[in-house]
Amino acid sequence: MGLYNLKIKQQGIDVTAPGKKQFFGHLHPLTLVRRQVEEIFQQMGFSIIGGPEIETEWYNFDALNIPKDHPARDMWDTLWLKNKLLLRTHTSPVQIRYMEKHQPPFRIIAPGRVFRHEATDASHDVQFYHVEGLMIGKDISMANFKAIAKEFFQRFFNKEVKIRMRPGYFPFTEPSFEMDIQCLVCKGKGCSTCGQTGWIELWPGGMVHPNVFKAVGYNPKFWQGFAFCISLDRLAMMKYKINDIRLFYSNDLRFLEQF
Ligand code: 2NM
Repeated sequence: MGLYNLKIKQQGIDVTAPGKKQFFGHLHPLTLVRRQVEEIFQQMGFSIIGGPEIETEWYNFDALNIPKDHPARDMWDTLWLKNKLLLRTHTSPVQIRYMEKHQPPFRIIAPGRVFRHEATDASHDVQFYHVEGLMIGKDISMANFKAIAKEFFQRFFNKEVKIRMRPGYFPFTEPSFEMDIQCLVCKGKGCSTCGQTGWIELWPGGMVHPNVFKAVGYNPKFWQGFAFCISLDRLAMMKYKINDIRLFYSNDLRFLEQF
């Protein structure tokens, strides 16, 4: 009989002794928010799609009506790789690839990591997460987009959220707009999260440009729809009242253990 068994025989087992405490890990706040966003869009009939993080100029720029040497390319500070490959600056290429292989009508979202070559500060980092959406049909309009947006915010923040829309510019949408929500941190009074304006620019979008439809082989006379882009990081910052985007990527356990 081994020493261990002998000890048990002599002392018995105290079945009332407390068990060893298990330490559980935490899901990253961006994972929590991504799952919630995906669930809300799935409830509204959207499919979730993915694609490569390394892209070609065609999928990241040309197919999106961003011509070569056009100043609009400077809107995206691109990280270039060898052989004219690049790290995607948005997840729109995922949607271009989807459109090449599928016929409308459909509604999809493309969540994923995107990359920018830029100086970091409290609201910018070299990597962050987009959730881009696309809804195409015979008569999909801005009114549909407004309804989807309002419903999304209501479900995500679990309360009525004030929104406003302003005209914007993107090469791949026409007309383009910026949708703002009233800052949930200061309720519109003005604070550091909203840059003292009371509003957070959260949701750029617009009606897909006919040239984008042509690039994927759709007839723009038959199809129309809206596209939009949400920054997952910004949503998470609003939801958890986080004031520095870099906290998401610094792997500081004191931050991560709060979720
Ligand atoms: C944005 C803003 C607005 C967008 C456009 C498309 C596509 F593929 F349909 F052309 N996907 N996502 C889009 C629309 C992206 O990011 C600032």
